[in-house]
Amino acid sequence: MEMFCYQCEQTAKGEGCTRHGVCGKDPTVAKLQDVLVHVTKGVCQYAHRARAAGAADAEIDRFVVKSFFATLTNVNFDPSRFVDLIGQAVDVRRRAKSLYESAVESPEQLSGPATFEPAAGLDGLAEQASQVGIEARRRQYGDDVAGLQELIIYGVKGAAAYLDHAAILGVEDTSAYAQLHELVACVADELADAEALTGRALETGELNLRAMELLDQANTGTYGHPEPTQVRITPVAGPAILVSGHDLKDLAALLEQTQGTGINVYTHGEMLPCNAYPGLNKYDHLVGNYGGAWQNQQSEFEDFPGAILMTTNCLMKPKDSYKDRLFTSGVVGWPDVAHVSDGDFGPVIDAALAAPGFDGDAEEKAITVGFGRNAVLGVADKVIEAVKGGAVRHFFLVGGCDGAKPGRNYYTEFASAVPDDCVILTLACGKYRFNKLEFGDIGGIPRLLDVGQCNDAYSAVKIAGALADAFDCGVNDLPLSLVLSWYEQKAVAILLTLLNLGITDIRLGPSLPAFVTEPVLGVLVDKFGLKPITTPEQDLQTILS
Ligand code: FSO
Ligand code: SF4
Repeated sequence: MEMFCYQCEQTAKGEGCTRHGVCGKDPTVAKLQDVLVHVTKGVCQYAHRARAAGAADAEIDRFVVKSFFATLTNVNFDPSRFVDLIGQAVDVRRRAKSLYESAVESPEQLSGPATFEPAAGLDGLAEQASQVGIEARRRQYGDDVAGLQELIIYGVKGAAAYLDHAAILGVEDTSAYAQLHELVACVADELADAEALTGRALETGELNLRAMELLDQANTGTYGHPEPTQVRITPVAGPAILVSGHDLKDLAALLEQTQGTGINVYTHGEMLPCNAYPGLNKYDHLVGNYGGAWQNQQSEFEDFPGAILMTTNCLMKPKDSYKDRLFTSGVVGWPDVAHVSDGDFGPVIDAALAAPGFDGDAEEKAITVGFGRNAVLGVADKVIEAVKGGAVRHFFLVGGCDGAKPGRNYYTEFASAVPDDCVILTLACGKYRFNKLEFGDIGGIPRLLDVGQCNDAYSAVKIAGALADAFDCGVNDLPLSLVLSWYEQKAVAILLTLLNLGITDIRLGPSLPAFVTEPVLGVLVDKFGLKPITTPEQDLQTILS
């Protein structure tokens, strides 16, 4: 076995990537990520205890979220960046240790990740991964417990991504960092009781809700609340930059720096909802969206006649045809792809000006986005009246990630088959499976409401909560069903959030996580009624009956 990773939905054979990641992650990077996660767990062991004694350090907090974010699926594939991050993690752990030891009179002697010494150099580090990776823990604890520990770590990774985005915009909450450190520390301190771990996994959902709330505050506080907006989805003539990923600040900086250059900026993938923020769409040269979800990027980037910026996941192996006009920022990386680390997008602009650009305007087509919580709750009276009067029978939240594996047509077929008197809320990149279809409206309420990115699941939670308040019932009693698709660890975090909120009968697909073993799944099914998707017809019939 060259490596072992089973953190995402497309894992090989539904069991684990053992020779090379289906995502493109090679064994060296997989092993470096194992070591980085291990040392970062050690940081959390100290940081958690230091905080309990009243001592905290903002640099430690920020490093931990960046480190976890870097190991999310499809974020960073560059071994040199991981060697560097491991070195930083050791320094930060030393700092956390002395913070802890100076905060208490008789410090505990910690073990495990707290004392693990990474080898010098890439080969030595890769060699060590077998001692600290998932396989070692599966041997030690068995599949159920190791899987539950991973479930917590994946939920933490997702929450870390949101906390990082929020921190970039200056919004932080030390109690969220404290909870994150505590959750990681419980895994690092070898919590091995399945029931206790399940409880901790649900707490990870609570952490993630707070993380998404902070991000919502950061995004809407900086760029205003999204408003229903028509977004052009066909190109216009001129030089062009395509921005993919999820980071609003990078897009804002790029828009600022491209003003007056004649370059048109397009969103891609999960950046589509950015077109609805007043603070972003005030730039006339943000001309629209190009392409679809992340897994189509190799052909879409190849065809795009300009520069491309990838601000977060989901990055795929770049083809030579566009590698020299592809740039990464933030925690993203690929060997030999230019990285913008200082917020100066000059090289991206130069590459856009050197590329041919679009030679003419394509026929104009548009879709509507921008139904965040503020916009939807702004017309809550109309929605409630439509439900009470029988014009709207049911709401479906059909959202989550898209992906390359077969089976995701389910979501296109499901959305298409939703009856005309039902409304579909959607979010994240899975919506590209159906967001260009015509759904019409019910008495002025669009039948397809795009709530935003996966990061905006907070908005969906708020909308559901407000509807439940209006109908004086619980969210589970609303005429609302959740039909979700997952791919990577942010989706894991969101699922844990929904379960922690007590939301039942969620349908999940296209396949179930490899790290959730049968017995653990049994608990989730019994307690929450979590179910795998079946066929669109059968699921619709069951829900509506
Ligand atoms: Fe999609 Fe990728 Fe947004 Fe994920 S682009 S799959 S859950 O990273 O983050 O929805
Ligand atoms: Fe495999 Fe997913 Fe891990 Fe990539 S992130 S190595 S595809 S399980």
